[in-house]
Amino acid sequence: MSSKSNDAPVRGDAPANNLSQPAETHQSVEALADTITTNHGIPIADNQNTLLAGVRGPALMEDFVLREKLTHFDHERIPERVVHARGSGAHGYFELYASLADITKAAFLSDPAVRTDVFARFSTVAGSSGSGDLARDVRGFAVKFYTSEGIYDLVGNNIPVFFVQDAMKFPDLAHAVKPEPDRGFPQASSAHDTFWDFVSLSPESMHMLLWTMSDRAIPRSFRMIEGFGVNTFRMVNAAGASNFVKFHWRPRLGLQSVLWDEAVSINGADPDFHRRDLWEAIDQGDFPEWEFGVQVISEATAASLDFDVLDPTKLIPEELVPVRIVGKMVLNRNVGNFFSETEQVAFLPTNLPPGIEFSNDPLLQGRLHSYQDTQITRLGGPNFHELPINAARCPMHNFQRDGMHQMNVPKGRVSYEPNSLDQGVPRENPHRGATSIPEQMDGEKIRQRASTFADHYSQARLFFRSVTKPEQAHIIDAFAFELSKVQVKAIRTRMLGHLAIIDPDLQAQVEASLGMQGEADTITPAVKPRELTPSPALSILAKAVPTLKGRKVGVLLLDGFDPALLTALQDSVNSEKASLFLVANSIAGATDSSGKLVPADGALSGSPSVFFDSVAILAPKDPPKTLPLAAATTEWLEKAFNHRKVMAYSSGAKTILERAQVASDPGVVLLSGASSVGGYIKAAKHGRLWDRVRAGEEGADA
Ligand code: HDE
Repeated sequence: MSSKSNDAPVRGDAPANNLSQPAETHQSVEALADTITTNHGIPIADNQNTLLAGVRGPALMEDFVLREKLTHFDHERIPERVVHARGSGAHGYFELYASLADITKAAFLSDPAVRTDVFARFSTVAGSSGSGDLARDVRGFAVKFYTSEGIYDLVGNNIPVFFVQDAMKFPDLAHAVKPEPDRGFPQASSAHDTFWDFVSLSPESMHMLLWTMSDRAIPRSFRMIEGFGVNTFRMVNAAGASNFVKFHWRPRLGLQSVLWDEAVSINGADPDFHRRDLWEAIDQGDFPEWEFGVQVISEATAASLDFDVLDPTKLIPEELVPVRIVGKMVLNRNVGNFFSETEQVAFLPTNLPPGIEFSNDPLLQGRLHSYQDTQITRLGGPNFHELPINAARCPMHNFQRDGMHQMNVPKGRVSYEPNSLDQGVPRENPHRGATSIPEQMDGEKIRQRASTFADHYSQARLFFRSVTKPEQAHIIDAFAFELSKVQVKAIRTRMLGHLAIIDPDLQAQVEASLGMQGEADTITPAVKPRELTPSPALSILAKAVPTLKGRKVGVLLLDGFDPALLTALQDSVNSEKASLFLVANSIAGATDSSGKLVPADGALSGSPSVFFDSVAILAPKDPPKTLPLAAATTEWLEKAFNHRKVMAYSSGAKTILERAQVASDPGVVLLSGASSVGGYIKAAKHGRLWDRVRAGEEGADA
């Protein structure tokens, strides 16, 4: 907006006519370059006042400036995505480490010299676009590759399996988890009757439920989630040989989650926690990266598995079929406009370049219809592929024409093919074009689930038994929390019946938490669960690598702190590629021992310790007996301790820690001087102390 329009007179100041103003009529086109205009380019003289019939009179219909502005505003909103409405996106690139030409003829996967532009969008599923980031939910992990052979959309999740096996069940699943239709709540939560009613009547959901009740569903950051294609696809090489494939994304920063108690607090204190985290990391040049991997499964291997490779409620343990890491994605540019890019991006699982094909997974088959269809309503017509974020970055031409919001001007007399009037028009290309493998089809027309899809419990048990004790404890707590919100008791007893089949210990502990011992329904599974060899790769904690990279250390500064200690801390944290966030009683900052004011990044009231991966408190040598904001300080420390975080403190903070019931253990580190900072960093890199005994507890229960 030009400064001129900001300076425009306001109502009451305006002269009756503008004769005293310099005439604009003789201005050149250049002089109008910074003048605000209507959508049709008509220069606007006054962007503050409606055209009135007399200074205190009614508005005039002819005020096209006002009417256009209001009309456009009235239509600013488009329908939010029916699922995955809340999300954040960023631009970046994909690089191949080594050619995959033995498996696929897709050009972008064959030549390591090629760098492919990408746009990634991460999302939650159940909540509306304004819901909190920390909902217990699956995270969408959708990547658009702008390849030389057209768009490739890999529309996955951060959990490798899905709730249902057949697309026919998807609208019911989505209705069940969304706010209940009569009352309009709960928002962004599966902890309610309709969700648990539906899943408890759908045994195929059991495996995915174990994942959504696990820490995977409350990630610390989008930068710290894995991604999975979920559905099985095929890859076909230039010779026509085909294999099944499963897609994987591995975060370079490692996997990390928050605790449920933290998730609840973060949602209140910063509902944009994940969105902000991704934005800030990219903004600061700390670009998140994921490695891309494929599990390649021959027809023979697929036939040897004790489940069906077409069943999206099953994963293939990587101990059975290793993940071949073939490249990496780097997100290095934030969007310029959230609506134009993150909101208008349209992912279609049907967008596959030659060399990648669908499998007959019945869930995938339904998705092939749904995404294209939903975009027509959401983006207002069939030309959404012309929006800059969706447009292919390779030549694109065909004879599809017209429709709402056509933005191109396709030239020429010929808009059909074959034709003899214009020899220069594009033609089909049997050599380079997308084809399908000649798969034999000879089935009966039938509505029936394959019997090879019938084992609903073995992999649910596999997941529970593959994760560590603290992770199991969180799953138990999550089931207990969610089911305690279910009002209809019959739903709870039904769910307990399923848990009994998955793992008797899981069932017993959830039952005890609910006070419903002995009340589980007896459920007879269609196929009895098999004992599978645990897969440590499914655990977050079992494969955690000690690191502080990409993490945030919160430092609470009390007036009179030692600046040398802060500098030492800052240097060590920076050298780990982590960041320091300074918290003080007020946003103005805290004064160090020399009386110098050090500005804070956040005030204590707005920066709870749940925001940080590890915390430190720097107090003066002899703190005054009565501290300002003493209760808030105590709570900040107490919560960090109870959330099992590694903590550092200067000697002057000892009594404050005692008041906060922070016991001494290897995760509470005294900073006696600059040389002791290394010990703290070493401890902090290991993450939480799962065996920490908290105040009032007899032993660790994680
Ligand atoms: Fe989606 N899904 N889905 N889904 N899905 C949508 O498409 C649908 C499924 C996933 O950031 C919608 O553009 C059906 C599995 C992601 O824009 C819609 C079925 C997986 C996103 C739709 C599934 C996903 C969506 C809503 C069962 C993991 C967000 C708006 C047959 C592999 C993409 C839209 C973004 C979005 C339908 C199942 C992932 C309605 C019918 C399985 C990440 O078309």
